[in-house]
Amino acid sequence: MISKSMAVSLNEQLNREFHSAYIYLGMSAYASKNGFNGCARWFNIQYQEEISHAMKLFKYLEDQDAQIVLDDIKAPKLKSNSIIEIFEAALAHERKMSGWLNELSDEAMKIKDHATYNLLQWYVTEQVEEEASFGEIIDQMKIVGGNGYGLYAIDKELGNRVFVDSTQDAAN
Ligand code: OFO
Repeated sequence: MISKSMAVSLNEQLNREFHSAYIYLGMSAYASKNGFNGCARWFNIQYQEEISHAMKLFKYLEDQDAQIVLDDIKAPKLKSNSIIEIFEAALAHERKMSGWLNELSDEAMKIKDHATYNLLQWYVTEQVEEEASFGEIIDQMKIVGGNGYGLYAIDKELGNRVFVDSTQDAAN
């Protein structure tokens, strides 16, 4: 069983993961509306990933017999005017998520909650991959600049993404 305060913090993270899912669903809608069908698919898969991240936390809280609080999910706010700005906003969001996960790890370590600390390391590692994949796409988009054919090729490539539930790996 985990402490009440740790459970509160994990519930906050649970909400953030659902909020992330919602953000990416909004980005998927933006991409689709603007003719980037590959990006739309890519973001839709990112949405599914975030749901799996939320459900991994949900299951952990259940296993720890902790109180699960399903809070309101804030509506995503998209201020971007181009597809690259969408990916840049996504990267900025992931960096914020990494910061929160590091803070949660610190909290678990401080109270010697090894099980929660261990769980959080999975998320911390996952964040490195998430930041890297957003960063790579932004780099590619910068290389092609405003070249329509280049953007078309990137969009086509991103449309090949398939959902792999990384929370279900044997090691997890
Ligand atoms: Fe759950 O990793 Fe992105 O936000």
